[in-house]
Amino acid sequence: MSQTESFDASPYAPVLSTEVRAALATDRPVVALESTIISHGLPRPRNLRVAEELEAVVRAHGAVPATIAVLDGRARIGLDKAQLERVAEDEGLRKLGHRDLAPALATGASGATTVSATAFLAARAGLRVFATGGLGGVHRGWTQTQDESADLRLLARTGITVVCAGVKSILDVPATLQRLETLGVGVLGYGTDRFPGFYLSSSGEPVDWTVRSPEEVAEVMAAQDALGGPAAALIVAHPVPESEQLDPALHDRVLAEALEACRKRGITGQAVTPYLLGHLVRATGGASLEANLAAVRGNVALAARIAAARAAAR
Ligand code: PSU
Ligand code: MN
Repeated sequence: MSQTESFDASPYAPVLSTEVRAALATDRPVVALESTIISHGLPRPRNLRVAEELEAVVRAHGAVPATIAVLDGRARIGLDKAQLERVAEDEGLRKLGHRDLAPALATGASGATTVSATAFLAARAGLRVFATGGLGGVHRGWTQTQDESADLRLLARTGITVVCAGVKSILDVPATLQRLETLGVGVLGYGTDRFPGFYLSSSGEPVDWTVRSPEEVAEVMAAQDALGGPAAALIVAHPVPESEQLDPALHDRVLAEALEACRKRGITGQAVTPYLLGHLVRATGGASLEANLAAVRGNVALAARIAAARAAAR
């Protein structure tokens, strides 16, 4: 697995692990995983165990995991053990959105990829299914800060199916759903007619389409392909089970405190999301972390089942 090959000649071309490359060549299911959640979204040292666990969950469901990151100026799709450890342990790793990829490659930098950078690299390598926790979106106070995650625009032009527990509840959820509609990104509720609330099973917002099995998701993907037209992502919004969600009253209280603390400290740009997530972990005594992990685990398992259903149908 440590042996890797580039899929084209440019020194800036993404490098696929041998295992991912072999799986793609034989139409076996592969699931893309992002690395920012590991490096910037979860506390050390737990994050390494989570990264390994998520890959194991993908394998347990019959698919090959492809964690994506940029290391020493090479975009890597599928990491070996040492590379995954580096993503979890290296405190100097940058957070790379899609727009940061070219400067990172050209300067030999290392960084974890967000949803936007991961989805871009995954789709370019021919991967079709991607799992994460919660997407970025429109932040509260957008009218002042104009802070909208690059995740949304990138997903609007990338043909990839993203399994997530909705968008992070630190965001303005109705505004984010409106943006997704404007941008033409499809949203399916998985086993629910409510858009999930990341730490919470429901955000209270409705979704227009409900699916109930991985096969149904694979059918929607097949219909999307048959229709053609401009590439756009399909969001599979998969709620954390109610038994594992964060207590909604606690959620609302600590979120208000976190947003206030973020504003007072003048935190902006890429630092906002990691700050808010970290604040919530501390303020809930780790309960938000458990809900976040439960959501991600469920998403990763579902993504593997969707990738398998798609491979079986083809
Ligand atoms: N999901 C999680 N934890 C995270 C993220 C997603 O459960 O840390 C990351 C993703 O990488 C996402 C990023 O793309 O947060 C959004 O950051 P921003 O709001 O700065 O675009
Ligand atoms: Mn932002």
